[in-house]
Amino acid sequence: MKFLPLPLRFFLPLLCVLLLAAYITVPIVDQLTLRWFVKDLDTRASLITTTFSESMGDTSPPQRPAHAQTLLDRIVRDERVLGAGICTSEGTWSVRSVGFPAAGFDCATLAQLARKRPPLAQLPYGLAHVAMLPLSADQGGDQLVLLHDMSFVERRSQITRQYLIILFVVLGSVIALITLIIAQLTWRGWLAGVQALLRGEGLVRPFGMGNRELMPVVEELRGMLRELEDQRRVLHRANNIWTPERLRSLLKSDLRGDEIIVVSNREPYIHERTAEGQIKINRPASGLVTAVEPVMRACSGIWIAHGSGSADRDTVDKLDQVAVPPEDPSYQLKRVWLSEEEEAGYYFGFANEGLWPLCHIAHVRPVFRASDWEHYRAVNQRFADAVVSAARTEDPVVLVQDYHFALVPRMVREKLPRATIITFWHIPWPNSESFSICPWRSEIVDGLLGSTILGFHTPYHCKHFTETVDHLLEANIEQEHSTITYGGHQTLVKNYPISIAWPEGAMPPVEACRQELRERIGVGASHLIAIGVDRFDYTKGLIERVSAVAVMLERHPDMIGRFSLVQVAAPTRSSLEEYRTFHERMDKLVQDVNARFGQPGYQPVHLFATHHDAVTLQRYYRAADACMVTSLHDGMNLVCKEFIAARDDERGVLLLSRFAGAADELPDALIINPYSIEDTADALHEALTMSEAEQRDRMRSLRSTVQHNNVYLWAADMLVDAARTRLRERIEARISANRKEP
Ligand code: ADQ
Repeated sequence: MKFLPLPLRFFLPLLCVLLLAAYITVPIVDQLTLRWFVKDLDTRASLITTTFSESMGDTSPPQRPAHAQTLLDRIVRDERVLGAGICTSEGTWSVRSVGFPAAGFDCATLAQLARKRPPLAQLPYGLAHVAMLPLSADQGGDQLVLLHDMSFVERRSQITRQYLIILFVVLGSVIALITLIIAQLTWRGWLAGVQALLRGEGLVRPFGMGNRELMPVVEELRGMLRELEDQRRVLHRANNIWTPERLRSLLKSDLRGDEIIVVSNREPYIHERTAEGQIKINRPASGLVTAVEPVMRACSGIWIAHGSGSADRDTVDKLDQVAVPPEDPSYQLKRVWLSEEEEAGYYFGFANEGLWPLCHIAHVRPVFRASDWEHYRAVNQRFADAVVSAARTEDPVVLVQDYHFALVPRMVREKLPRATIITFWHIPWPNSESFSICPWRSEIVDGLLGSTILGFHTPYHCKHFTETVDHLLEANIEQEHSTITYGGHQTLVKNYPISIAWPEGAMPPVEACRQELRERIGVGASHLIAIGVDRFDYTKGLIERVSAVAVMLERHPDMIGRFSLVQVAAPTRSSLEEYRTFHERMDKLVQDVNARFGQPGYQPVHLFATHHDAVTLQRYYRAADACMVTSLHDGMNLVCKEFIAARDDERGVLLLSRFAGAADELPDALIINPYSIEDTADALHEALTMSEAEQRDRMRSLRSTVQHNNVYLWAADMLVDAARTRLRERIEARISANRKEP
């Protein structure tokens, strides 16, 4: 049946059934019409007999034979009467019409045939109806014999049979056509219904179908989606902590161990050659690496990144790959090599002098150069090609990281249309008016819409992005489902607040950490310390932070000599003028504040402008009385979460800028406006003088939030959405394949 085209699948069986019906019906109709004709002829014969008797009634006996002959000849003039005759009571012929067709039949045989039901006889001329009826009593028991022609019945029945068959065929075709049209419409409706259901729009009632018909299929699909929905609910349940093991088992169950490829500019491990010729491994100071590395450890796969270390080329294999982490290799790092010119144009130029200031409201003017854009496009293509060549399957899950690769999603989609591309934008997205100053705004938005899922930290960034699309492209935006359909492809735009891996195992004692840090800056055990940990970036509000320290000391002179800010700042993008100037401004400000409030053996601000390892940073967090996060604008900010995670003693106060994405999640921090130096100074003083009980209450609440909303939840949330999309796409593909099949 499958090999027949769809219309024939309906038409042929129907035609067979109808022909069978015709085959059975025609003899029945034949019999029925025959019976009607016989009955007609019976009536006709008795009428003729009555008329004949009446005409003969007045005739004198001698004239009777001649008169009877005349009457009989008149009767046979009717073309349907083949012959007429009179049988005497002795069973012999008295008179017969001229050319009586049954000359060989005697009266007794005809009487026998006339009594049969139906009273028919096969004569040499064809079938005839035989009637033998008594004439009136004065005719001496004579009987009138009438032979009617029945061959016309055969002719009519043949014609009826032909008409019946034609009728059945026409009827069959019309019914098949109507059924086909309704089936097509119903199928389309059903398809639309299922698709709507899969999109989460609930069950729409398809054409020609009650919801009841769709129910079994819908129930099954709902079951599958419910399982994924449950996963999501379980994901967010308060007492449910996500761990690498759970993430791994989620990948196994929901993504069935599908291939995972990460693309980012920064590599998680940098191999550097030391002055002594040794190879040293560095971990970069990057929020992105901090967040994505634990996910990769949990799920293996390939991480594609720019090989930027001086010994990177010496440590890779023929495929430019190296297994990492070095102490416990669990995934492959594939390096892409960039020339100095490419790096200058794509990374320092377009990404960090253009997009970075464009997306952060930090009042630094973005610079857009056509040559940088060209490099950006070319390097994006290189990374997209690396993804395609690394992919072992047609539908890998590709995790594209950050603003360095806005064009990669579209480029990968063109080569791997079935890939699930999850793009995460780690920095804020500005309002559409601010974004419109970028000369290549449409290309960037178009590139990002090649993603299956586009993630931001906050709903606010999602809203800005959606509005930007609305202004720039002819796309269909469905606010209710957070989707944007552009060029026939749908992208889910959703917020996934990023986080950190909750620390496992015992931490060093707080007392030891406090002593260590205080010794480093040469102060006593009771000295109050606020810690700041950042990349040396103008968006982090470092100038405002140090200024707030100065104002606090001014307002509370009792704090002079008792309090210091320890600022750890990892140098970053130092080849850019903007960063160099910022560094200089910061150095100058620190010097000024130290000169103004410093005393012999006391410095209010300690600036350590170097990279520190994660263990040291954790010790510093534990040693501090407060942590200052004063970003002028920040996608999320992980430092505040690291500080919270380090404080299992439930002490320490977090000052958090309201312009960091993290402020939405952490209302128990002291939320500050870094642009208001005075308010920040007051908040710092409040933190340093906060009671232990209040510190504990706030920290307990902050810790439970960060422990729950950890980086595995961030990843799981996105991957469950990806699994849901993949399931939907698979079902839709299967339905369309079935649909095309006929
Ligand atoms: P970043 O701008 O890099 O991240 P952030 O989230 O604070 O900002 O992460 C910085 C990371 O670097 C932290 O893990 C921190 O410990 C580390 N770090 C900072 N200074 C260091 C130093 N001196 N030595 C060593 N390590 C240091 C971008 C966005 C953020 C977003 C992250 C993640 O700008 O808004 O939170 O990505 O999405």
